[in-house]
Amino acid sequence: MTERTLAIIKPDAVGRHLVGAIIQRYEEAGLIPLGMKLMRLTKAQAEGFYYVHKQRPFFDSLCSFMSSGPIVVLALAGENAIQRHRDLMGATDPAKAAEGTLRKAFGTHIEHNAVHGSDSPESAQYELGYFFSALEWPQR
Ligand code: IDP
Ligand code: MG
Repeated sequence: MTERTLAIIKPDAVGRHLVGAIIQRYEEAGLIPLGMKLMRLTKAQAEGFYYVHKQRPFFDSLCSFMSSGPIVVLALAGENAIQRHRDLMGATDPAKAAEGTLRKAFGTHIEHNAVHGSDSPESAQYELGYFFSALEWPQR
């Protein structure tokens, strides 16, 4: 089934000039950008995005990090895109991520792990709607 999922290239990866390399990996995996923007979140906007984690001990640090510099947000489309994107990203902690994954290649720390990806159809719907309006989808 063709799905859409939300990807974020996080401030650590944008700051290390890895945007092009990461988008190349999405395209090579058949995860095709339907929407894309470079932006910087306020801390409140990061808190809204990550509201499901608000009770977690790392929530404040995570939201400070996610608002510390520019990010690139992408809507990616492809067959079984949500799970295939999670597989491409690898484990949350780059030290535990498998060889060949984005977090293994580009992450440096469990928080500074280069990329975000929706983890379910429900989160993809919330996260895509957080960043993109229906009017922004190209016809393709
Ligand atoms: P995920 O990004 O692999 O789905 P989540 O558990 O949803 O992982 O956590 C969201 C983000 O919070 C992670 O990508 C990472 O940046 C950060 N994070 C997760 N666990 C920790 C932790 O134990 N310490 C610090 N940051 C964490
Ligand atoms: Mg998650």
